[in-house]
Amino acid sequence: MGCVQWLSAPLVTMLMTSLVAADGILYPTESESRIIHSLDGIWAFRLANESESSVGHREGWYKQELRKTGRTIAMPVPASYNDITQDKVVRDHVGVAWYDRTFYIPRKWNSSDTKIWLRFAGVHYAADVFVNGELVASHAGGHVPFQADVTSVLQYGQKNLISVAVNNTLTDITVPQGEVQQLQTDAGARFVQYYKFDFFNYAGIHRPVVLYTTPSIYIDDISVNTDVNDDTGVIEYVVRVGGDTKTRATVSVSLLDRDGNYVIRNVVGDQGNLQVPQARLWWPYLMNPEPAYLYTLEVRTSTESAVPEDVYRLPVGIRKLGWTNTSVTMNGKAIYIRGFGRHEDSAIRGKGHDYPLITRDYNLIKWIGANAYRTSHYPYSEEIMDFADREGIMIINECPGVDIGSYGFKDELLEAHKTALTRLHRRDKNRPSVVMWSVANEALTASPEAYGYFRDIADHMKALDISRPITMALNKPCNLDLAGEFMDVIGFNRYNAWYVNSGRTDTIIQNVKEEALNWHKKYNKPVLMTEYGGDTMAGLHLSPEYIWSEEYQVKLLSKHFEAFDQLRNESFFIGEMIWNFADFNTAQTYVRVGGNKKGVFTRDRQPKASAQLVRKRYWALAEELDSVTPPDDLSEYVHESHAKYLETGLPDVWVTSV
Ligand code: GCB
Repeated sequence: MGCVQWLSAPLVTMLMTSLVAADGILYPTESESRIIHSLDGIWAFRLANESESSVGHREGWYKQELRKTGRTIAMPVPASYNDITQDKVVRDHVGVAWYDRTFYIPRKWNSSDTKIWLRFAGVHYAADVFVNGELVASHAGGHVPFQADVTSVLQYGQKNLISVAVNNTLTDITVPQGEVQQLQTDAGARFVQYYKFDFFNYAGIHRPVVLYTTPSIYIDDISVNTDVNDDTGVIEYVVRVGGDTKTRATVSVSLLDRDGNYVIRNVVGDQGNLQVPQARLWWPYLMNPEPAYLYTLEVRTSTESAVPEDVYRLPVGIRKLGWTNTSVTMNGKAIYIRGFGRHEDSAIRGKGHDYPLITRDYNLIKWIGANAYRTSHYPYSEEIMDFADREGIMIINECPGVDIGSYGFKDELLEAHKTALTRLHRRDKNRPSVVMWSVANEALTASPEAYGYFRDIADHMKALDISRPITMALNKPCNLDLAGEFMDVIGFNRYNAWYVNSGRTDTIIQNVKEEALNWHKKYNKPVLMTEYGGDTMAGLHLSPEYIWSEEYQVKLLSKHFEAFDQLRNESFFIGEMIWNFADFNTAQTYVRVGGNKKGVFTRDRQPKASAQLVRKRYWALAEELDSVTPPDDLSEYVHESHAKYLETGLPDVWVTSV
């Protein structure tokens, strides 16, 4: 196997990002000044040769409909392309894949007062986008949106063609990292994408594609920060206007409550502070009887010219986030995180956006009584994040810096990693659900390079946002770690009784407690366990419990719960996150049976036995910490004497003696 010079000629365009403006990236919403036109649906699709990834660029496949330059197949957008067909060449493709479709736009959009934007919410990993044969956007980074002003390249009253080249190649300087190697097969040399991270490198147009209009002078970006003084909410805001800079625009803002009543009206100025007496605060799920209260910030622009006003409505949650060396607080109250690491992953769609799936996921999160999750290991779709804002689920928002491990091209990597953080922050800075930024997962933080690297990463994140604590999920031994010093909160991942001491659930309590204490002693920061768990084949039952069985997962989690309860007395321990919410797909390896099976839900979102256990614990925590009454279907009726045994334990006679 030899390493390919993958960054040479064919991919140069794919790695350019300069065509994508570094401006605002507000979520496209309709208003009286904005219309949205979806381009989702069935597109035409073709893989470029693995041996010459640039063939489509060289032969100009984007200059005419893809079907005219060769065979195409139907491909849904949004979706990953990998699991749509029966063909493993499509599933395992390395390099460039082409998509295209045609569309019409209304004639009335052709106006000097109107701008038309083409927005992709997420294409993995890199994309070149052409409209009517012209390159309009080139973007690298698979989990964040990008857009281009396409007003001048559209054909009004005629058919338009959009073509997208998607490249899934990961290298030393992509985030996440990967490596392409050449493998000698019976049919000759083939490319293989290797990566260390433990989820399938799904590719394609994963998230919605829209065209939307704005007036030619438009609201480009809005930033809000909130605070609470006594019972007055404070909303600090800054509005950036885009478009013709010679024309002066006046910005005015209003605030509406959840019922649509104006609380504050027409405050003029592109930045300022709104004071909201008796503010209704944004609280996490179960921490308050009315969680996730959202106001609407209504922003308007007007000009003295004929350009019509622009109107944008941003949901705003008023909350006060704080942290010390032992706690993270929400509106003055310490939070205790009970949740999961997750993935965007499901059968057929891969990492493609799917409303039924994400709605089901939030129903399960609420059913189980969780109040948080980490967007392991990359930014999730904006629609998923909207749910978190609306339901009060706290998010540790992770950038795609997963398994950073090769510092060979450190400067380039650092730049790409910083860019990933900048883009994540730009997209999610206004979300009340985001309570922490996670700058990386399981990086090689014991290597000497890690010290300077993560100092720079932390500085960068702090320069973007000082209103939220930063964390990362660490897994190197505490005494060797060089990165935790730069974090506000220490997250640690450890697989006691799974990768370490497999089968020995009797080693969990001591090890978890000791490790958490060591992290706190070393860094004097709040600590949470960001990952623990064990693979479990749904339906495999073995007694006494044995690894991979449902019984074993129940025991493993339960032993951790005991450790956590003891740690909670130590005051610095702020949360527990199971790995994983649901089973998910991974690269093919002999340690994975149809993917990673550490979910408490199966890949099709049905509960394993562990889900029932977790539900009991999370609701018990909510009862203890948030004074919530748990649902009455938590336990099934067993016998009238049952309540007694819950308190005193089972009679000895029921326990087999040894
Ligand atoms: C980890 C990783 C996660 C893996 C998990 C596992 O430490 O952070 O991405 O999926 O372990 O199951 O091995």
